[in-house]
Amino acid sequence: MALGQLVDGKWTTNWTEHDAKGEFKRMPTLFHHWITAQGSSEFPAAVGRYHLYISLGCPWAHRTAILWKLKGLENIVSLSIVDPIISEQGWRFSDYSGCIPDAVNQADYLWQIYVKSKPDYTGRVTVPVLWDKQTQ
Ligand SMILES: N[C@@H](CCC(=O)N[C@@H](CS)C(=O)NCC(=O)O)C(=O)O
Repeated sequence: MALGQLVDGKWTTNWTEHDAKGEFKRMPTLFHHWITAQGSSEFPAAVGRYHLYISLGCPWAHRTAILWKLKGLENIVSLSIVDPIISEQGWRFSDYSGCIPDAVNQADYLWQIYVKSKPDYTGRVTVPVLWDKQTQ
């Protein structure tokens, strides 16, 4: 199965990250911001404002789950867990054991929340995602 990505907000499996020599070149990700203490950034720390999307099979994402638990953020940052098997349309919400559906955006696929945030988004759709419920 081919992995896919978004191109101008449309899901496609017709892409490659290989250069002319066949070397894998990871695209830089677009959404990089910080949550900081009240008032010192556009994303202030706030109870209930943020939602974390993870896959338990992803080494990047599951580290955020460990931190979420160790820091006692369960009642501060809400959580969704995608199906562990990536689909033709990327990460998917399902009723697979241990998954948590998307109660914030009611998405079926993670790419839908990328498009909700940026309708013409081009790039990979990866976990983890930290979603700001206030500004999307
Ligand atoms: N968000 C990370 C990337 C994390 C990542 O690559 N996650 C993988 C799972 S381990 C993923 O979601 N891959 C889906 C894809 O690349 O289509 C970054 O900013 O560099």
